[in-house]
Amino acid sequence: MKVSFVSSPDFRRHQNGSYESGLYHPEIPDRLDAIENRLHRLGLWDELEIVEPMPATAGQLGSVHDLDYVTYVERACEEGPLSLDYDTGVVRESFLAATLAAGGACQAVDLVMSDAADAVFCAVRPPGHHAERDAAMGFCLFNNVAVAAEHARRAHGLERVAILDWDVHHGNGTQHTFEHDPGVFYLSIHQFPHYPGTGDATERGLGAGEGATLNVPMGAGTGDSEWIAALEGPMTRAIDEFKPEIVLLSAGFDAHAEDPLSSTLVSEAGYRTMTEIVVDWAARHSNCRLVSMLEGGYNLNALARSVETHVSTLRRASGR
Ligand code: Q9C
Ligand code: ZN
Repeated sequence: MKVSFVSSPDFRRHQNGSYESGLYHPEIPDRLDAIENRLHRLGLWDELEIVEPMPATAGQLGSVHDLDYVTYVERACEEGPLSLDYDTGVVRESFLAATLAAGGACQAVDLVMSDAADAVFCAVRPPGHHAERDAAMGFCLFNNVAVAAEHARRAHGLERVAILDWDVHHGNGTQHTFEHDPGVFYLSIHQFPHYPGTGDATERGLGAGEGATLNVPMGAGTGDSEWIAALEGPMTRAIDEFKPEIVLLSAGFDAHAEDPLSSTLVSEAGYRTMTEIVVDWAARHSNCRLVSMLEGGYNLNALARSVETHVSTLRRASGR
């Protein structure tokens, strides 16, 4: 498949505060260097179309967030270093990075909609899936995948958007954005119970959105076989019924066995198979349109190996 890769040096300029406390924060600029250095070293970088992101517009951000919240984040960054949440900090450059992350996700949608690419991986930070309409949370400022989903509908007229979230944490912000909405199917597999506490299997959507949320909670100690079975079984059945016109992926790699923030045991081989399953969904329903964006993943080595596996699997996939 033709694979594009959204990358920017400006994503490195976001930091979760000043480090004055001396505490180690896991969501660091080195994450992107680890990923991209590995792709260069293995020669994969040259097989990808590298895309420089543009910032999301106020209209794009405002489709998911209160504009007062967007302004609040902008001011906080100007005055930073500041903390917006127990574990989410900003510095002056964070607003640029966060708007580029959401904007890059929208461009990725444009690329797959125009057939300029089949799949796009967005190597962004800050991550997005914990961000709520009016609150930063869990290292996230703007909900990149939610903004991309709204962009797919508003700019391209799509009526059925699927978001698979395989980050080890439940995407509370994404679920809450769309839980009343039958046009965006949110599917999440995550360690449970775990941060942020949401994502019980009983949460299945509300009102007109009932049935358009699917949570598959996984216990500590689960790994490749359980995670693959969840994707192959209940999640594939739900996707085959919903028939998305585009598949968006909140691709965190923090369910990896070596990740410091989880107790699950997924391996690179697991991420390979999970990627193949999602490619198959996109091939069978969505004309191969797949947009994947980085969420978590905090062991630099495991993250780099996992993203390499994910991107090389996208590249090698034939689609259909
Ligand atoms: N306050 C992502 O992977 N840990 N975010 C909280 C108790 C927060 C992870 C610990 C973990 C957030 C994008
Ligand atoms: Zn996570």
